[in-house]
Formats: sequence, structure tokens, C-alpha cells
Amino acid sequence: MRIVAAVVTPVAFPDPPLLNSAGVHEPWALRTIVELDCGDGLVGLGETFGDAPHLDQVRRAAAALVGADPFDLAAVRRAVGGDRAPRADGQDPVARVFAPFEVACLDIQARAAGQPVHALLGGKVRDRVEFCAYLFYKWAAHPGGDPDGFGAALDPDGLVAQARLFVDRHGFGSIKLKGGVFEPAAEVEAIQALRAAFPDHPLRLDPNCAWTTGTSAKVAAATADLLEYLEDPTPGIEGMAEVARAARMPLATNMCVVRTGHLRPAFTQGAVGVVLADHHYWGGLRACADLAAVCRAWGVGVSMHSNSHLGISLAAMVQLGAALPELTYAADTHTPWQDGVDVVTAPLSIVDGAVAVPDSPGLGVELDRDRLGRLHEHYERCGIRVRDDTAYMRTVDPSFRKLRPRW
Ligand code: GKR
Ligand code: MG
Repeated sequence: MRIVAAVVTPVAFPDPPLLNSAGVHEPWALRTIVELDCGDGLVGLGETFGDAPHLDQVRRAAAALVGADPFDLAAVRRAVGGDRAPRADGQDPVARVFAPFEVACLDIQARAAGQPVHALLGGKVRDRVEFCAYLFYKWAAHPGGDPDGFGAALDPDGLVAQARLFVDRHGFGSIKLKGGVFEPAAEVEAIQALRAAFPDHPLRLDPNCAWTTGTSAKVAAATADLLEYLEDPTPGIEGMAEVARAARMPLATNMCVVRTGHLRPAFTQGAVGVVLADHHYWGGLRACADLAAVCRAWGVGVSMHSNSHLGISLAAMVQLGAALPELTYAADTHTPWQDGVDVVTAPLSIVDGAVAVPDSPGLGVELDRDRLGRLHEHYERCGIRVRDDTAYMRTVDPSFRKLRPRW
């Protein structure tokens, strides 16, 4: 079997004004959709980031893949990365570009075998993959735009209302708050309000490195009995290790452990108790399974990270989550924020806080060409080529600076 065509399509979809420590989400989020065609109707799907420099690399890699065997992932990786091997510091320069092609090849392999992708990852260890309600402080509307239907959330009441909306819609059984937006004391109050409104939901707070180690330790003390984990309170492995020594809850990260070379220093220093796997960053589904196995060996927990994404990524996360024994936390997802907009015909749905693991061949989703076309038109027209939350925030508040830490 050979790849006869590799198609790369950049897309854009509406995104609400979600606030974070870097600024605010722009009106359009970007993604790149990958299709690997093996002829006879056998097509594998992948999804990755949409920023222009990454898109260029993905396009170049796609061109190099025509003629490759989708079962030979080592050869696919070589075709994508040339001779760029992982570096001595554990950074794999090819991981992010390889990831969507790895997923697409696994989709092809699984479809050819008449099996779900999770069967290629060792088989499913669960029938449902749990996700958390991912709350954001947000404005009611983009500047000059119409209200988006999610409402404003700029204080504890607004966040509780947002959590209620998401829990009512999707039955989420745990809640994450994206912090790093307001004074830490205000965010502690928000967590207290969420705890009062949802006494049985595990809670997490993620300020994306907005705090010094001292502030982080204070927040950790104030939320000691409230959080299942505190995510990336402060920058760097050393800083996280310092906070971890003071904190009663585990610290989680998708920021200070992002490549293999970070695992040993982070784990030996006790900097993190939970690593958020993300196949888009780590180089695919099998790389995340390897990561999870290393975490297990070190007694470190595994959760899953997300960025604004569409249904191919969700399906890949579900296939991975189904097969990972180490995944003991509800995964992050931005899916509810996309409000049904997608590139697949029947997006996997989150019901009772989880996605039922599909057992149909492949990833379990099919590309919808009309939807893909519409989202590509949005891309052509939206004018955004690189995500820049900080620049967008500065159009509203010219004095805004991205500071990590800020408090
Ligand atoms: O969507 O603004 C966002 C998030 O802050 C995202 O960019 C982060 O990568 O969700 C992510 C996280 O957990 O840090
Ligand atoms: Mg995070």
C-alpha cells in the first residue's frame, strides 16, 4: 500500500474571546487538516496547529510523503523529518510535524484492518473517555462584535453560570478553570465559588505560569483542599519544584515538561505530579503512550492537554485516551467552545462528561467536504495567519504585556 496523495488544508473557525495570561483569543482559531489518500477510497485523517510557519512545514512534509507506505511509520517519520534526529537535549524537531501524519497513517492502518485505532495502540482499557468542563474568563463579545451566546464571565458568578451551562449541556464531572487573568485572590474566590456550586466536582486551576513561586505557594495553600491539581502556576522546572515542595496538591504541567529531555529533571526534582500529554506536541499517539509509560514508572499521573481544536483531534484524543491505562484524570478539551462547528460529518459527542469510544474502523470520524470547504474559505478571508492573543489584547488595552510571571 502507498500514499498516492497528501492534501493539507488550513481552516479557520469562530472562537469566543477567551482570556488567558497571554491575552485573549482572536475571533478566528486556526487549524490544519491533513488527508493521506491511499487510493480505492482509503483516506486517513490528521489535524494539527494552523500557524503559518507550522503550516509551511506540514505542507513540505506532505509533499515528501507521496509514495510512502503508511504502515512503515519509521519511513514516514524519515520522509517528514529528513535526517533531523532527536537532539541531545531530548528535543525532537520533527515531533509536531510528524504528529498529524502519524495519526493519519494510524487511521489508514486501522481502516485497512477494519479495526478502531485504539486496537493499534494495544486495545481499549475503557469504553468512555472522560473530559472536563474547561472554563475561561471571557468577554460577552469580541470588540465590535455580537454577543456569542456563552455570556460574559468576569467574576465568580459568571464562571459558575458558565460551569452550569457546560455541565447541563455535556454532563461534565470535573471542572478546570483557566486562570492567570485576574489577581490571584480573585481566582481563589472563583475556585471557592465553584466548589460551593459543585461540591462533588474535582476542580483544577491553570494560570499558565502567571505567578511567582511565592504567589503560587500562597494560592496552593489557599486552595489546598479544593483542587485535584494545580497546573503550571509558575515558569520552569526549578520554580515548579519549589512550589511543589510547599503545595499539598500535585502540580500538573503542559508547559515545563514538553519534551523527553524534561522528564528526568522534572521527575528527579519532584516538580510535577501530573503530566498533560498532548499528541500534537509530543509526536503522535504512540509517543504519548511512551510518555505515559515513563510517567507510570516514575509514579507520575497522566492527564491530557488541549488547544482550540476540531473533531479529528477530538477523535484522536479519544482513541488515545481509550488505550492509555495511565490516564486517570478527565482530559481537557476546547470542544464546547466550538459550538458544533466542525470538519467531520458526525463529531463525537460529550455525554455525561465523556465520549463513548468508537469501535468503528479508524479514528471513528469522517471528513465532511462541504464543512471543510467552508472553514477553508473562512481561513482565506479571516486574515489571521498566526495565533497572537497578546497582540489582539493590545488592540483593546495598548498597555497590556504578556508577563510570566505577572503576580
Ligand atoms: O486556549 O487559551 C487557551 C489555553 O490557554 C491554551 O492555549 C493552553 O495551551 O489549554 C492550554 C493549557 O492548558 O495550558
Ligand atoms: Mg495548561
